[in-house]
Amino acid sequence: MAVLRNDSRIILHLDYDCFYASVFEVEQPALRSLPLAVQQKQIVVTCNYEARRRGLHKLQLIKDAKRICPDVVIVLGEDLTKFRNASKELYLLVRSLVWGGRVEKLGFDELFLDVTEMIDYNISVLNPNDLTNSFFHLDRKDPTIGTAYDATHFQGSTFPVTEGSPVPTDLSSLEMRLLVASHLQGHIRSKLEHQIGFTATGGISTSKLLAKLVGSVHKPNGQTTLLPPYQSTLENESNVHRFLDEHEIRKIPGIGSRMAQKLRAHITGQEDSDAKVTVRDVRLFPGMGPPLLDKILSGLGSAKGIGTKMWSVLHGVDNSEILQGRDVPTQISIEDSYGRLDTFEAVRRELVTLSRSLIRRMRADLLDNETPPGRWRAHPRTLRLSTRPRLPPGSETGRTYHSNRISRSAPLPAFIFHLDENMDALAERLVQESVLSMFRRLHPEKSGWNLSLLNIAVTNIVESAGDQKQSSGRDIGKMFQQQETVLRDWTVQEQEPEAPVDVLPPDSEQAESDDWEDDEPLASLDCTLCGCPVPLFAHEAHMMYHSVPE
Ligand code: TTP
Ligand code: MG
Repeated sequence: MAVLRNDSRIILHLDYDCFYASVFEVEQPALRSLPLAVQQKQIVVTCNYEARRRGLHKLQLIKDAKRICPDVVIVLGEDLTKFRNASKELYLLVRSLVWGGRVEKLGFDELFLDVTEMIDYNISVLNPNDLTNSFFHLDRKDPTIGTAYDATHFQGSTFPVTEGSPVPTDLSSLEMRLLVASHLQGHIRSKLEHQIGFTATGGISTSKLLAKLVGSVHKPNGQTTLLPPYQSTLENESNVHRFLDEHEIRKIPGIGSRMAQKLRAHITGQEDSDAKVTVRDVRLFPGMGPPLLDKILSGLGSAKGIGTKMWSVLHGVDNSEILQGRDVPTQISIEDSYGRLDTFEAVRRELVTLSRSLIRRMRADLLDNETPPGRWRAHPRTLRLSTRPRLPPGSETGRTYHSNRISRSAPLPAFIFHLDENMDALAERLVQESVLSMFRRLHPEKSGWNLSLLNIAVTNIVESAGDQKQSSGRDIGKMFQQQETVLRDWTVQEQEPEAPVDVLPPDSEQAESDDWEDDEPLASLDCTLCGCPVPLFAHEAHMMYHSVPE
């Protein structure tokens, strides 16, 4: 069955290198030459490349990092403010360069750019007789704004690697458009580096899926273009297949470990096979196609059209749009985790603390930056309280570990927007008048529970009249529309059976990770959002990373 890929767009992907560590390096350039690790609770959430050269890696226990590299410099990264600010500054710079602001933010440190219009314009003004001295126009109205480039070469690396390949004679060919795009990507990366101080790794192709995957080929501080042909012919296999086919299926965004396991079992004929199964193995397996994929993947949930979606992904087809960022987050969420929280008074105290942080964040993120008294740019409509009851010892399996949150939602009381009241008083009132009754509905028993986490969030944020309405760029679930569906449909949402719950998007702000001390097995569990295998002890930190508002 043929799957149609729309190759008319040009999409760039950017991933900042060791992002949190770079934020510290930009503040203190002397750190650049030292092994630097960023700590959240007991975990290295990221480290710079000097530290990686010495054997450190992301999501490692601090104690292991110190053992492996005793002179590692450790900085605390629990307060996300500086990362959020840096991320916003970088995003705004990129958005100012891309026509129509067609930039989608994914978490703190990834961007997708739809630069189709810019490339088509710049192709139309190329002088075929003097490609070496081309000029990339960054502004259609002012022909002096832009940058000189040599349109006879790709900037950066390509897949497959080519040496001195002749410039395409057809200037409107996909190859030429990608070549011009590689220079735009180079220009944007150089701006990020020289204007703000961050290096990034880039991918250039025709979809988010392909741009992201090909971008990871030359990391850090590199960029890679996926060269045509993108369609196979009788004589030539497409480069999309050549590139994608070699990937282990688990490496493809959207293919989680349970799907990968089912596919592996079918291809090898063995349950629990850990053999390396590639995209090619699945794609070319006898009888393979959407109906067989539907059959293989059935039983994991009730996903509609999963076979067709998987078939598309295996062919590198991702026609999802770039979702432009909104200027306000879709939700604001604050949480903390606890070793032991089992008295009502302790819960009340923590709820007041969390509510205070929530109100502070609302004021920081949702108020106009103008001088006081300010104006609310957006109003959340819903208040949500979530808890995670600690299960009795022995009953906690790896998979329930992160997903047994329960929650209650209620309308957000209007007094929270009063700017003339101080935040402490507002927090007390919020807890007294709203949060405690939600808590009692979640935990009707007076005692006997023991909570490992509390989370308070405002959701359903509506921008005030007059503000620009755009779709959310922050929602990780929109990463790749097809794959979002894949992910969501296969996400295991295990809840307490009797819980009157909403299904929760994982989110956090003040995530702690003390659970690693509870003799948890040091296994990994796939993140239900991005599919990355994350060690159990690092799940809280990982979810914190997904909780990032713009
Ligand atoms: P990544 O892009 O995964 O990592 P990175 O930018 O540090 O390194 P790389 O050069 O490999 O791209 O994540 C971006 C930031 O998010 C990272 O700097 C730290 C943070 N983070 C967490 O807080 N928890 C996590 O589980 C992960 C994966 C990242
Ligand atoms: Mg990164």
